[in-house]
Amino acid sequence: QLLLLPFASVISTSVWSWSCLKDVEGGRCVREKVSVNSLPVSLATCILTCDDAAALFPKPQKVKLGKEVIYFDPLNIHHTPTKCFDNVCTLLNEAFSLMIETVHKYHPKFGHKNLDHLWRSQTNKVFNSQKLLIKFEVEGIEEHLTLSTNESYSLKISTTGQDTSIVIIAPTFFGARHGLETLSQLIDYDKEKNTLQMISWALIEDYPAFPYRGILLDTSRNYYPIKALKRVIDGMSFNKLNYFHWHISDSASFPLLMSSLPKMGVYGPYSSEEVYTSEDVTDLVQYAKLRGITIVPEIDAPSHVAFGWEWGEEEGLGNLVVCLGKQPWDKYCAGPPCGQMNLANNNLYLVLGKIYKEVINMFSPLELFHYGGDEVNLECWNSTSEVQNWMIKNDFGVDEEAYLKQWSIFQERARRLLTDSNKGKEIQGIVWTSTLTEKSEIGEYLDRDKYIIQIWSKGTNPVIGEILKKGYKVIFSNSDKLYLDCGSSSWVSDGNNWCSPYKSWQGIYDNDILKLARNHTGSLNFDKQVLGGEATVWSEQIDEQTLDAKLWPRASALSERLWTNPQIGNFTLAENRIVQHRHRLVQRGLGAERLKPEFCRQNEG
Ligand code: CP6
Repeated sequence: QLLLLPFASVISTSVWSWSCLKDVEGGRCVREKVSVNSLPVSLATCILTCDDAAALFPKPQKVKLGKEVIYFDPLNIHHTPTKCFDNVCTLLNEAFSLMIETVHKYHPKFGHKNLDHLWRSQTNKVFNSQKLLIKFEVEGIEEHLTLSTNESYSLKISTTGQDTSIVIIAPTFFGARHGLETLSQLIDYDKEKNTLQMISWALIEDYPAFPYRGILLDTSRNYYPIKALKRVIDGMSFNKLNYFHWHISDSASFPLLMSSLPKMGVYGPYSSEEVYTSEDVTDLVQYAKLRGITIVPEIDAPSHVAFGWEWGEEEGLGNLVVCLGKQPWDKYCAGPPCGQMNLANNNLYLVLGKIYKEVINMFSPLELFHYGGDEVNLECWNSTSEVQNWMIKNDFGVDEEAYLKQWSIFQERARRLLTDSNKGKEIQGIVWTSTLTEKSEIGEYLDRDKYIIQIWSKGTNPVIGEILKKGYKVIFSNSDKLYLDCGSSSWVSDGNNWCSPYKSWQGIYDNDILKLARNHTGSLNFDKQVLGGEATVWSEQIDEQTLDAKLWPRASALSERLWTNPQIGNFTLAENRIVQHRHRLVQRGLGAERLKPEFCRQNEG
């Protein structure tokens, strides 16, 4: 059998044993190169074959890889969906095209108007004879990713002579898409042969440790064009991250256009260009879905609202927001410009209901909605005569307890508005940790079944244990590790830099969220309430220009924590792979940050 192997396979089955990309020791990179014969092998081949998990990121749960590569022509991949139903077949086809587009990007001349011609004309045919056949088996018909979607998949690659077969089996489209992502990471460009290469044999069984693996982007403090949002979604899909938390609005601007609230679109955006239309949103929802991602919109309330809401009086609805732009800001809000919803104005709920209806339509089908609920400033309400008089008139009193009570009533009204806007069907809500979640007793302030709590407190805060013990499901965005915007100089004139220092990828990687939950509760019983984690890009000091470098590859470190949840809380085992993965992200067009000098990545020779 072996003797009958064609020439191309003989080349590809040369036995290589590489040990490269070792850590820095004593200030030097330790680099070894062991080869059975003396033919040179490119760095790209080494990256695929030197590590037992190649440069796969996040690392699959179970992975066995061959040490040989086959060379192939990207035009010679054939796709046969062996088993799929309805729209899932269409989704698979589209995801497959995206994968091919992604591996095309490895070619240095990507963007050349006829890349196909380049592959054909410049490629040594000897290496190109390998024929690839890809098959899918997807039983499920799910078209929308939710927290209960089964994202597992298996990927098998086997090579017999000049035929290489790739089989992806998954219960859902979303699992199969992850399989395609993994496949694309077993492929790299070989410069010398000017062709693509792929590991010739692989057996992978994979599934995520946590169902919620998110990124937050704030489009209020600075506006991001849709193409920047798409880059975030691209990057997420390369890392098997699955929830894009869109912090749409805040006190600085309200960039979402809504036909039922035209004044919001006049006052809210920074300019008439810096807006999101409902077409932008529906297109983005579809774009994300094809990449295995669900969008979670956040309309922050009742705090973090100001500009965009100043039209209430002129429309005869009264003041919708109080403390608008009030100074000194640090007395009335967490960050300028100040503003908070006017609890004394019943028309507020009219407007909120319209916003929710628009959001539900644009983001359909809406699975998770983020109410915000962070950083409410009671001093703002208490220092506003309209709100204070209303509190007194209604015999609520004006102490902290009274304001908390009114805030919780506001929150429940918001939830009912959202439900009503959704034809009575409850939508799962999320709120940030706040005074309200701290003080919450089940059934009194926030019902544990109706609200997921997103923790932005530090990982050391005992409130984490209290929230879990009260029975809430949680998402970890502990600000001591997962705040990607941190580290820049202060943006307020008092020089206060809230979230300094810059968070390292190692710290993000080792942020073991189950360990946090267990340490704070002293028990394993709360593991199931931990839905996952999310890295945040608050955007006071970030815009499109530096977004990529702030996000990648640090959000990749989070992706491995949430997908693989490595048992050993030790980043050093991921070091080589993340360094290579960063280069992959760059190859694919993201401006990901460097982690090490090239010296540490390359082999001698
Ligand atoms: N905006 C909103 C913010 C922050 C939060 N909510 C924030 C707070 C502290 C730091 C960074 C960001 N900018 N709406 C808190 C959830 Cl250090």
